[in-house]
Amino acid sequence: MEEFLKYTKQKAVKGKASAQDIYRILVKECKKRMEKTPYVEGDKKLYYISAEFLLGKMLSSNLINLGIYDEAVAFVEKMGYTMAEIQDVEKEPSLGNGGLGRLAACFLDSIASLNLCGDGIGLFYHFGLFEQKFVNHKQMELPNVWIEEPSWFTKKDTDIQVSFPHMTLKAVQYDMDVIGYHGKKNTLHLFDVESVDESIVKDGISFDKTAIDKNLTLFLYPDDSDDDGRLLRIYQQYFMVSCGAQMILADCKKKGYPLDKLYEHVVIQINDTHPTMVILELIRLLREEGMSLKKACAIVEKSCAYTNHTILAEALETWPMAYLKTVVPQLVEIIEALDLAAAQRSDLPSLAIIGEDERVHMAHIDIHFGKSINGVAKLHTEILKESELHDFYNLYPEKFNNKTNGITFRRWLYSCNPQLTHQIEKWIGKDFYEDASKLTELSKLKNDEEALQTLLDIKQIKKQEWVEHIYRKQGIVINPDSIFDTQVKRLHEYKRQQMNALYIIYKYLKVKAGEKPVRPITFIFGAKAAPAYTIAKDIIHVLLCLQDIIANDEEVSPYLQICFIENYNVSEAEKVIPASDISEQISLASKEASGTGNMKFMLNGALTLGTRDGANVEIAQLAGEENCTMFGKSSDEVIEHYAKQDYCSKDFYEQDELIHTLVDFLIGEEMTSIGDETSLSRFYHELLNKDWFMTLLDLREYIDVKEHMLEAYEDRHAWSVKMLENIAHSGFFSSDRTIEDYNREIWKLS
Ligand code: NBY
Repeated sequence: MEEFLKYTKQKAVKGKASAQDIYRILVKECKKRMEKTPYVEGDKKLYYISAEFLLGKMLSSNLINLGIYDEAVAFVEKMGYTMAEIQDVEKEPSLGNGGLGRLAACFLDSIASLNLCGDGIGLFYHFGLFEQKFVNHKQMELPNVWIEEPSWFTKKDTDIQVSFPHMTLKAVQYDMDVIGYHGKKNTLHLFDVESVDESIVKDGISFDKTAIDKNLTLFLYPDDSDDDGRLLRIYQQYFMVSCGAQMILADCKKKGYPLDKLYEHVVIQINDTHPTMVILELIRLLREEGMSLKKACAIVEKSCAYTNHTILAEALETWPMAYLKTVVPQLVEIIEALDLAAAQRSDLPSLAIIGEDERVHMAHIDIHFGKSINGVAKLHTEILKESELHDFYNLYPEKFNNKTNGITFRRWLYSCNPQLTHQIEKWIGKDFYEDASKLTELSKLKNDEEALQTLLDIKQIKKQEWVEHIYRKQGIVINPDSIFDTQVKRLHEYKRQQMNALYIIYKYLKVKAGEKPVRPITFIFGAKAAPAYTIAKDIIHVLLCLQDIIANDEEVSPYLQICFIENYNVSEAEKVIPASDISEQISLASKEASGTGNMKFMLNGALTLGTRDGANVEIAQLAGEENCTMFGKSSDEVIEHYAKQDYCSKDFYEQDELIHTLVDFLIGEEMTSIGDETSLSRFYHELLNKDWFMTLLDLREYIDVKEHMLEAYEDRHAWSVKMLENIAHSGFFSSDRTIEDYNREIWKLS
């Protein structure tokens, strides 16, 4: 790489160039090459439309895909730095919340890498999802300032405008090149409003929710606990889909495709219900082109496909007709027409577009007026077909299909765990870079003592790296010889971080009673709670209080530690996942659609401690039940409890002395002396009187199996075999496989 070499010669003296300088040189070099990279071309194009693209830092990923990672590492090291130090300079775009957004980013990488013609469409949020700070054992929210120079995004000329009743907003378009692995490129298009005004944000993340022209692209998922917040979300959604639909139709016209053959040249994948209005907007625009309503509907139905990511009732969007009349009156006539058309296909009220409560069911629009609906793991799709969307399945069996999620190995193995990657290459050669299913060849090493020891050694290196990182970042000293037991994901009751908290209380009381674990344990958490989700914030409070209580207890702290990672994001995930021994995937069965963190841990040799939920089921099948620890009530049993409404947490509390003790600890002396009594007692009462996600149902079994797992860790040989088998069977979870499935069955791009 002559550019690097020139620089090395000029400023060869170590210390002269700052990490910032090196970062800029690398970005410049990448962008130069990216510019020269040709676009993937095709007669048909996919548009992946999503409210979130949780990209993570892009430098390493781009270097890998451009095929210059190793050269860049050599250059960086010659300049006296590590790649991690250089990558640290970049700010992580804060354009997503969790799994759904990260999935979109992994998909963009795989789409380009498979040489498929497909772009992303979304919004350019100035402060993204909030930045999380911990103050007095509580989550505080700040604007997440991520936009910086040099940027991977380029401002593009556009004359797109979006009209609302009392204003027309001019769009600004930011494009980012998405480079395929040793391949061509696609584009991520993010739209902004020209009149956005960052200065209206005051104390934390507050702003005038009615100043739509100024606030529309400030935050991802602004607080929707009041009417103004909900209206703002509709403004955001419509702005996104209108920009997208206008761009798609303009692309088609430019290429000379007739709009009545749209579906032969365009396929739009709708990521959850947030972009559902794209269906309505496309119909509206086609009618403006002179097409009849009936024809426009038929064409759009053949062009759109919908992915469902949840069965939680509260997350399936329904908007009051009155809100839509206020924000998007131009769509109301179309909604009413679709409602009538849907009623002609089925008279079941449960399938209506406009419900009896005058709310518009967004998912119902997608299912009636899209060609495909997919779940994101086998179990999830079965639950959609058999219970949640059963009536729809009866009406449109051919539309339903499964696409088990995946992750890009280029980020979640090659980039975040180069040590393991290089070792794998030594063991089985280079083929796995292009074809992840080749990882199964690792199984041949299961009797190779030296190889197994190497696997343990690499894990230890990653633990040491993380210990150093978290000390620099948060000033916490972690014992690298402890077991790293990690639960990192959005904070939600269904994910049951609170069950893990109750286990930690159990362990704490044991140590206090003189029963010390053979080896110290570090419980690692990372999670953001939605700002208006009170109980989720209470759970963070419980964990932060426990962290402090244990750290300040001389009897207990040598054996137990909690580390709550502040502002958990993609970059933190890339560091902690390769370092972890145990992967906590303990959602209430039937509630986690798939999970994708579970796959990242598996790929990096952590063993799953999980319920039979989402993709955990497929992980256990592939890795082998003996290489995972599965527990808890099945999804069928859980669904039955909901149907019969017969789960009563108080019964568990009253009938089980241990559970009684653990739950009482939440409002005991230790906790209330450092915590907020209102928050602690609110959570305590929630657990006793409601516990909607059945924490206490699985708690006993969770404690038992976790104890066994910690004991099993001591047989280092047996544990390393399990690690190996997990890595060897993780190939199925490459997002390259997922995208091949989407393309074969839904998109059909050449
Ligand atoms: O999508 C997640 C699922 O929980 C997870 O199981 C799955 O693996 C992943 C990818 O398919 N869903 C998710 O991340 N959802 C959200 O982040 C989300 C955000 C906002 C709203 C709803 C869901 N909302 O209603 O505003």
